[in-house]
Amino acid sequence: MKHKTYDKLVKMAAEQANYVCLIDPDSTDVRESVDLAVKCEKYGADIILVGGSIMLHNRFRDTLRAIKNAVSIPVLIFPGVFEFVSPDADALLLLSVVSSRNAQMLIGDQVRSAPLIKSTGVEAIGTAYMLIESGSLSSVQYMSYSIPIPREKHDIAVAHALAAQYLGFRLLYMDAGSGADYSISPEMIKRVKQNTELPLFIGGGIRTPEDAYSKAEAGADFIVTGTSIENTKDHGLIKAFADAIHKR
Ligand code: 1GP
Repeated sequence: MKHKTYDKLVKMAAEQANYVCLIDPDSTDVRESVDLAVKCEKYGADIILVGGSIMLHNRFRDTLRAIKNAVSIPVLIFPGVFEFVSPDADALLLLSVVSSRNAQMLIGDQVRSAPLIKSTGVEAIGTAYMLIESGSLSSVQYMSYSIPIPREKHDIAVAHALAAQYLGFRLLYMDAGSGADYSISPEMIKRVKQNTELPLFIGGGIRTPEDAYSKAEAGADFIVTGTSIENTKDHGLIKAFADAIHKR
């Protein structure tokens, strides 16, 4: 099994807190997505994630390939839909929604993706995805028919993260969902980080560099922003996020 990109992520997590830009191929056309990815790399992003929770336009593969050809930082697939599989990425985060009790989200979609992953040869990284309550119904909550973990219930989050670690998942991704009212609290991040050893992605509703810094300080290894940079495409904001995260 391939693990080159995973090893790189582990190394990156050991060295610093990292800034991850999420690009949703549905939000803009291929050219704009590539321009944004190039800008993200230029102004300090460490990783580009490509994906989203639904596929409205059939341009995922074109967008991914064009981004991969345009940047030199790692490009990872963030598959909201099981068909989001392609060889044109450094790796694919094979997400299992461990906070859910919906078998389709826990193992069903992964079974549908697995033969595609094998035939494309893309590196797959088993990722425990934990959805955290965010103040309103998020797309991912709706699409995955799952109840998020209550935002104040840190013990429940820790228990899920530990179970994921013992089950052999290799990454944790805690998400409040795209455009969340409330991002995940530093207290919850701290508790999960203190009790587990897996590299930790945090995303959902992070709108300011100060908020991003608070996640890094609490122990997040990879801090993801999607909506805020997609909305403004402002290189100043991208740089401010990267600088805040890297200052930990
Ligand atoms: C969503 O974690 C990502 O899955 C990013 O969320 O779009 O709110 O930044 P935002």
